[in-house]
This record gives sequence, structure tokens and C-alpha cells, in this order.
Amino acid sequence: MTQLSPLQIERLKYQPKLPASLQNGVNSLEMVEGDATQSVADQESIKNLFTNTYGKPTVTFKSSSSSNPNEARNVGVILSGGQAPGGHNVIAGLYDALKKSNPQSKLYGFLGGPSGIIDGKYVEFDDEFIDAYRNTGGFDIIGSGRTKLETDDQFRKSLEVCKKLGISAVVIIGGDDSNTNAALLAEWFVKNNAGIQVIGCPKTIDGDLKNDQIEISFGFDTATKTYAELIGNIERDANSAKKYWHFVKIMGRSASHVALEAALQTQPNITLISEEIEAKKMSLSSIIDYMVDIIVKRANVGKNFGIVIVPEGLIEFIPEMGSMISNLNNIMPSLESDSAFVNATTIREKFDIVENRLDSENAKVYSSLPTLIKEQLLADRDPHGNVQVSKIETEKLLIEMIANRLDDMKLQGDFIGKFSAQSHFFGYEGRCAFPSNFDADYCYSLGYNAYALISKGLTGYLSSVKNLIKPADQWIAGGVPLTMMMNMERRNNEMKPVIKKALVELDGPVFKRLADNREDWAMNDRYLFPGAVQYFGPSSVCDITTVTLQLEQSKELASV
Ligand code: FBP
Repeated sequence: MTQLSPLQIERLKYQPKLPASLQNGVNSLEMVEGDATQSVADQESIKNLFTNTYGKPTVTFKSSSSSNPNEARNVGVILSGGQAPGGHNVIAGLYDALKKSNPQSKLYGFLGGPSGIIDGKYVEFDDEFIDAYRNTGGFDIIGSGRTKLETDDQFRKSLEVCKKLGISAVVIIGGDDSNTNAALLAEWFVKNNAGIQVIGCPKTIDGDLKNDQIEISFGFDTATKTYAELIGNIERDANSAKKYWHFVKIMGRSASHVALEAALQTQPNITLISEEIEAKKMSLSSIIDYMVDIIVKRANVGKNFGIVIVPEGLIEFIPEMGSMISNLNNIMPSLESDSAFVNATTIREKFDIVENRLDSENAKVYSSLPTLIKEQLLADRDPHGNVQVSKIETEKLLIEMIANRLDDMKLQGDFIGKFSAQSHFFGYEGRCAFPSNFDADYCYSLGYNAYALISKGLTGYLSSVKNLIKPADQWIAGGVPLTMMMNMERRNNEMKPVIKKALVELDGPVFKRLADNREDWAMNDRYLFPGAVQYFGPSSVCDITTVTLQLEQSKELASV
């Protein structure tokens, strides 16, 4: 028998909250249609690509006094991409809604991510199965994967599998790319009269799947609180020992939302925000100048310690590095089939080959990097053919460059302090944490609501739950057409329809909170120690969501 920890036993008993509109189940729901929608950009191209699913209205749900029986349905669910706390509750919410609506309905889970629906690998859920995973972190209930569901052949195979299981709706729980694929699959099913609906759910700790309709993706709340706890602990250690500079890289493939939120919760001495660095066209050397200036000023008042937050995606936002990485991404496929490169006996030989192939400016940048980073840049690509930033130790690159600069300054008599650094990378530590109350409730509601969308016959929609800074019973459940969030972007040298990623807005209230305070936080130690994720206690501590969401919502409320 599986052994459970005391917290696991307690969390299994937690009953997630639902918006008032969903509390009587999906058979007692009225659907209110908004206006017809348009994609956020490139309307003509997106409309031409999604002739069957483009332009649909947003919808919201109201509970209704009449109850309509719902036919039995078989539904399939897929977890796609990186783990995010609360995924199990999306599935639990979907299961509960479906069974409450009609106990004869069945929920199938496709195993190992999108490849499960293509290869026909699945499980059927029952009460006992679902109950063991309620309010737990992780995606291990069925596993996840990064297979991209995008070709006709994959769609056809998926259709065959769905037909075999009598599935009439598929829920894809994923980030911007997975939901782009959900939109393609929805369109293909309609075009081919498959009679299968597709509904997405917004997942990713990165917090970059958000827009006017989606306030935040699930997992961001728990992951940022988990990282903030760890950063707070490190701040306390730094403040106790007063001998180390801690460089903490924080996950977030591209956008810096996670680093920014963790910084607002902990108030470290230095926080780098990739979007600002790109906007200001800061070179690697000018980033080092900025950090060295603070380190020297602190040393001058006897503070040879501090905390630096580095967003995971930073390297690609530094203009000269971004250019070199994109050049590298383009030449990698040919290098991987080049026998001289593949059979090179030393890493130096590989570096030489790479430098010969890169454009001259990019070659100079590549050649200037420490061996460790050069090697990491050649590691395996992600499924899009891009460098995997989680494998690049940017925090170590910064430490090495700062140490070299300070050594030079010491020789000149311009630095009198000590610089001793520790590096950390917080990513996997937060992605499977027990979901916070917020994520447990939000995810359960998203899953429940996904079934509401299915029961109303919709396809190509993303499950949306809004008004999130209010108590859960005031949340607004509904759906957003996936095409509404799309634009055209260049991928692997081809223009493709994709859901637009939300980067940190430099004129928004969240970044402004950092910008207004960072000078003070740099010199005066204003560290905040948030502690562990709370599940009970004063509700202001255990149920409220992130600083990001509160600031963004108060901006919107103020503009109403
Ligand atoms: P998703 O966008 O798929 O949710 O994944 C996000 C993420 O956690 C990033 O923060 C990180 O860069 C990446 O996944 C790591 O990927 P992997 O799990 O393949 O190491």
C-alpha cells in the first residue's frame, strides 16, 4: 500500500471551492454569450487558417434554477508540457463535474502527454483512482510530455483512438504551445466532421499564458510562493552569515514573471528582469557594470553579501547573446548531421567548428564565453529546436564575470571588499509542490468549468475562471475562443499561428513596484521572509493569491 505523509493525508480531505455559478453542477447552468471575437493580431491570416472555429463569442456561465439532464459522454484528458501545481485538481474537477452530470459518463486519461492520444495509451478513471490524487502536486496521475500535436497524421491517429473509446470531447491541459495545438486539433475535428470537441485549460508556472481574458495560468501561484519561501530562507542565511552573495536563477522559460513575483515577495538586493534588459538593449558587459556597482557600494559600507535574482530566460534577452543563440539554433540541425562535428574527439574541436559556422559577430560572442557555458549551449535542443535555457547556468556566468571584474578593480585599488558567491537554480523544486489553496481551488474550478463548456457543445475554447482576487464563490466561470488569443509568429523559418505569450509589461504596475523600490532594496536590507505555503490560518495569508495578480487587478479596477 502507498505510504502517505501526514500533510498528504490532510490535503486529501481538502474540499476545493467552486465559483457560485458551478456549485449546483453543469446541468443547472445558463450560458451567456458575449460578442463575436477577433484574434489579437493578424486577423485575416488566423481567420483563413481557422475557418470553422474563428470569431466565436466569449461565454460566461450563470447558475439556473432549472436542471436539464445531460447525456452520458466519454471524455479524454491530456496533461501537456512542464508540470505545474494543481494539474491533478483540474482532472478531479473535470471528473466530478462529468460524473455529477451523468454517472454513466466516463473519463479517460491519455498517458505521457499528447503522445498518449496518438498511440492510444490511456487509463479509465474511477473514484478510487481520482481520490488518491486530490490536492496533490505533480502530473504523475497520467504523466505529461512535450510531443507537439500538429500534423494531419497525428490528428487522424487521435481520431481513431477517440472513436475506439467513444470519446466525444478532449481536454488539453497545457501552456501557450499546447493550447495552440488544441486550437489546431479543434479546427481539424470540425473540418473533418469528427464530432469531437476540444477544450483547453491554461497551465504553466511561467505565468505567460495570460491576457485580457485569462488572468493567470495555474501553477504560478504555488510555484512563486515555493520559490519565495526558499529565497526568504537564503536571505535569512545571508543576513546571518554576512559572507556570501547568493545568485538565484528562477525558472520561467522566457518571460520573467516568476522572478518578478518572487522578488516582490522577498525584496532581494538585485533583480534582473529580462524584458527590461532587452528593452534597454543592455549588453552582458553593461549588466555586469550595473551589478558590480551595487556590490562595490555595499562592500564600501561593510556589506559583502547580498541576494541576486536571475530569470531563467535572461540569456536570450541580452541582445548579443540572443542573436548568437538564434544563429546557433539555426545551424544546429546541420551540425548534428556533420561528421566532423559529431566525431570530434575534444570539446575544443567542437567549439572551433561552431565558431567557424557562426556569423562573425556571433562567433566572437560565443568565443568570449566560459567553456562551461559554451558546452551547455551545444546541449540537446527542445522539441522546437531551441536551446534549453534551464540547462544554461547563467547564474554561474554572471558570477564568473563579476569575480573577474572585481579582481581587476582590486588591482587598481577600486574594490576593497570580498566577493564570495553561491549559485542556486530554483525550478523543479516548485513545479510539483502541493498546490496552494488558491491553485487547488482554481484548478478544480478550471476542470469543472471545462466540462461545463463541453456540456454546452463548445469546441476550440479555453476554460476561463476570472475575478480571481475575490473569494472563490465570486469567481466568474466561462470560456474564451482559443483563436482570440492568437497571432502569427515565425517558428523554424515558417509563419505559424500561435497563442501570444505575455511578457512582463515594463509600463505595468507589477514591474513598477520593483522599479520604485529596487534602489532602496539594493542597499538597505528589506528582506521579506514569506515562509512556507500556508493552508490554514488568517485568510489573508493562506488564501490570497500573488502580488502580481493583485497589482494587475487593482490597475484594472482603478481604470473602470
Ligand atoms: P511549460 O511552459 O510547458 O509549462 O513549462 C515551463 C517550464 O517549467 C519552464 O519554466 C522551463 O524552462 C521548462 O519548463 C523546463 O522544461 P523541462 O521540464 O523539459 O526541463
